[in-house]
Amino acid sequence: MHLLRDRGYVHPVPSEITPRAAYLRRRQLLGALAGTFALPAAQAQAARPGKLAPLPGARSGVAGAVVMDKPTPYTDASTYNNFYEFGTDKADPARHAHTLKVRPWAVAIEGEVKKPGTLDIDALLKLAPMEERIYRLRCVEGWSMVIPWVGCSLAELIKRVEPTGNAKYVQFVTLADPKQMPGLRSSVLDWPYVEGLRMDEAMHPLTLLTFGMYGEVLPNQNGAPVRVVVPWKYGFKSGKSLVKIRFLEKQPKTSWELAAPNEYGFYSNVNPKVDHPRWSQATERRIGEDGLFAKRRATLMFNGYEPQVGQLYAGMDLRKHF
Ligand SMILES: Nc1nc2c(c(=O)[nH]1)N[C@H]1C(S)=C(S)[C@@H](COP(=O)(O)O)O[C@H]1N2
Ligand SMILES: [Mo]
Repeated sequence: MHLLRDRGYVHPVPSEITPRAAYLRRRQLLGALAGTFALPAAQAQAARPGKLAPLPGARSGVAGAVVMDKPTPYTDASTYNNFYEFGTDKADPARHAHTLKVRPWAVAIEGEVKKPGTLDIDALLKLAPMEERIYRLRCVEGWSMVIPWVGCSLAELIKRVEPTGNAKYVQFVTLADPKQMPGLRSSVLDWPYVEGLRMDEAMHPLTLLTFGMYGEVLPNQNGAPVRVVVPWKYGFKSGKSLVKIRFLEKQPKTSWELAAPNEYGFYSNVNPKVDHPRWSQATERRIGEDGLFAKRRATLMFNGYEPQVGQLYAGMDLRKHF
């Protein structure tokens, strides 16, 4: 991904376009012509694609949890993916992730907690009431989507396992099974894919432990059965198909930092003023809007979540802590 520049969005073949997606595209085109938005977010999210098991979420009351941007069509969100364990092409995850076995599934809790152990996915699903959160997702490559996720604040899980006073960071370890994941044959990254957050970032109510999207369980290619979504950071911070969460005293290394430390830092907050060494981060292309009239959009500080998360970084030099 980040080692190559974004090579442009590949449209799904016509047979893959559902009537709903076609409808949304048409509305979008009309919207673009009229200079208005096509559908209010609430309406666009109402219909579920009907491909996977339903997983409804109540509208979230967390500040900033529902952006007004129009959600990306499901077809795009589930066919244009980065999930290197299934290959590096954007279409590879949708093509290959059917081999991922999402049951049985458990998440191990380790490190600086009073209650370490293993949490079964079906127990995790009952951790807290499911909420729907409509978040912008900004990939470091320069594209973005708007996705109605279903989940609960990661803080719910963290409180349950009772971190000790030594827990300053959280590390996320994702599945690495060569029998299920053909991409592990490639050495683009060191497997397993690892990510991390500072404890206050992990505890922030916007950090979502995610089980579904568009009112259904996650498609495998989007990180089933459970992933994290951190909306103010570049997409690669949002690890998919989690198998372990570790509570640590020291800042952990992350996969992309290890692969290219001069290009990817631990924080990776979306920041239009701090460019990637090889390209600008000032603008982005919204996936699903790259038709005739597509314009790049301005990228927002902290992906638009500055009112909610800005204070987490007060006094920090964001060029140094990129
Ligand atoms: N395990 C794992 N998680 C991952 C990745 C990956 O390659 N492996 N890619 C990341 C990147 S670069 C992005 S942009 C998002 C994409 O999430 P989406 O496909 O659900 O939109 O997932 C992130 N999580
Ligand atoms: Mo990304």
